[in-house]
Amino acid sequence: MFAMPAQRALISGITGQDGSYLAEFLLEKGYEVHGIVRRVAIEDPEHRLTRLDGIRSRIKLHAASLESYASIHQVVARAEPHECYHLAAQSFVSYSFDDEFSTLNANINGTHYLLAAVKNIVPRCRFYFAGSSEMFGKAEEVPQTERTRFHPRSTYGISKVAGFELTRNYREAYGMHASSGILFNHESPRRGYEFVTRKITSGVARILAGRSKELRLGNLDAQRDWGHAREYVQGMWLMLQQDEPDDYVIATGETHTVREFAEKSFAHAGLDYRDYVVPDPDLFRPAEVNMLLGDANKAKAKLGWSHRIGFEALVREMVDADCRAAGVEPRVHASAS
Ligand code: G4F
Repeated sequence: MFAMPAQRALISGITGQDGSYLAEFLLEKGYEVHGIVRRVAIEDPEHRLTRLDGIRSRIKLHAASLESYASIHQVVARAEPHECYHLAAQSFVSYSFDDEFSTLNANINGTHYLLAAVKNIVPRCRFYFAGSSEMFGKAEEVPQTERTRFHPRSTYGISKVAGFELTRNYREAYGMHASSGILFNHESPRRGYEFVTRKITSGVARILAGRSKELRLGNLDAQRDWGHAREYVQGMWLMLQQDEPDDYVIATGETHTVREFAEKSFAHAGLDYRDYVVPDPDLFRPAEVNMLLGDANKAKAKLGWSHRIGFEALVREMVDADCRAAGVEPRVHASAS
């Protein structure tokens, strides 16, 4: 009996929240997992590869820059993937207002280079593009579906619309199995500290540990459809297992304000958010996405995907993890979760 050769997957953005969960998920499924990382990450693994700690010895990392077609071409040629997940991006919306040019360059060219390399070297490789609910922006309908018109409100959102259209064009023009996930906000204890959920849960932990007295936040009234990243990466994989490529919304179908996220997080630690949260006008964005709410019925019907982890469980998991990391016992303080 011959063993079936392993399916090879290539992930850009493997060091991030989604990339690390996806790599673990694919390893469990028996894939040979390759990742694209910046050279600095390989030179400074203690700081930049922490999310991959548990799986470092089981994955192959390739140094490349999304700003260089030559380096991307080389990695694709070396890895010869059967599936390629393009997750890497400048993904912090606020930063895209500070440096519009680098956000557009990295996000649009990076997507184009990877699509082109896959088409030229492994045209039968299945391709996933990480689209975003930020593409809906000033959304024209509620909830948002795959048919809702895009109205991005930042260069980040614009770059994602461009990536989405490039992916669709490679599908239509070259017959590639290229799909986009339109993922609504997804969080976890691995979320970067700059995003509002992690900023809040790590802020709660710092306050409990006595290292901070307040938490400065911007628009508390913004509403987001927040799910758990570990579940969302399964949606990505399911998209590439379909006979036909297509685009799918991945969301929970529930929306909550930033204020509610803060209220629940502090309450889980036995604190009242109103005693600590300080509104800071400098943290408001020049153009805000006020409300996002996704309709994932297509993903449910065609992929069999739906979320299980709800808003409150997500908040609790994130607060607990940050409290543990800060050396405070979260449950001791919990009274109102
Ligand atoms: O956590 P955020 O920075 O995420 P945002 O802008 O919704 O984008 C995230 O989700 C997208 C999917 O829809 C991804 F494509 C994107 O890459 C990223 O992962 O902000 C959420 C909301 C915003 O309305 C923001 O104005 O929270 C509001 N907010 C209020 N105070 C704040 C803060 N956001 C941040 N980051 N920091 C604050 O102090």
